Amino acid sequence: MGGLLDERELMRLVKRASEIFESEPQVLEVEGECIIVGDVHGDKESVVKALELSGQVRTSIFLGDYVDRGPHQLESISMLLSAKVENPSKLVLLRGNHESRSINLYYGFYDVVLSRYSQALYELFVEAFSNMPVCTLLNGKILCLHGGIAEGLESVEQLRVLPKGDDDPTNPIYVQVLWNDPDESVESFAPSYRGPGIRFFGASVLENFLRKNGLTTLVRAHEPQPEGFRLMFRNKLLSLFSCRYYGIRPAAALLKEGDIKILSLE
Ligand SMILES: [Mn+2]
Repeated sequence: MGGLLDERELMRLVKRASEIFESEPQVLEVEGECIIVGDVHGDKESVVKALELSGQVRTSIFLGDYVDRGPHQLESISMLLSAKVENPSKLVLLRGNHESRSINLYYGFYDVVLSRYSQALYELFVEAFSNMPVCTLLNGKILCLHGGIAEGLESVEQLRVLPKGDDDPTNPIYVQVLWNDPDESVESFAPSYRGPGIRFFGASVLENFLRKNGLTTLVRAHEPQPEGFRLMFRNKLLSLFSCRYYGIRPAAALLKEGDIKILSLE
């Protein structure tokens, strides 16, 4: 995609995408082989490369944080929403912690939208983001979400009933799913530097959650990794990051027949 859409076209695109997100359940169930992509934060090159790779698989799953920070936020989110509207079942766009009004008002996206378009368009983005699903269950075995396991989260069923449509999630489980980070030096939960109500989760939390829900693996994003990915907790957790503007090598993962293969987005 070359230039940006005009405001009317972009408004129509964001509204249509929002309707699709609204119709999707909080836990989207996906089968077959897929590509999973971490935070892109306005990295247009990563979005283009990931969408090219997605031609080879049944589904592509993006783990959130499309906007804020990077240089091509509008281009990135427009490409992703266009691909979503074109083929809704092929592309999963999960919500990240930056798809919240109180965050993207301050970390870049609001200013980018207002500098080129209008408050009215920004409001449509806020609404679309509030309707994005929170996680994907892949082949019934692999859970994909932005941040991590929440304190108080025991079952996937609790994720299915998280409320949609809030500009800023307030449900404490929802907040932590978008914000928490794994830490191998923590046994259960520990407070996070990220702010009140946010936690680090450790091995026992991850293992109990996976076991109780019949899952093998958690795939999440949210933290820059030097090689674009990190396997933790004896390969039960894969952390992905896909934005080159953090001085990292952006990566994605190909999940095929139970194997995880790391793909470079450089
Ligand atoms: Mn994040």
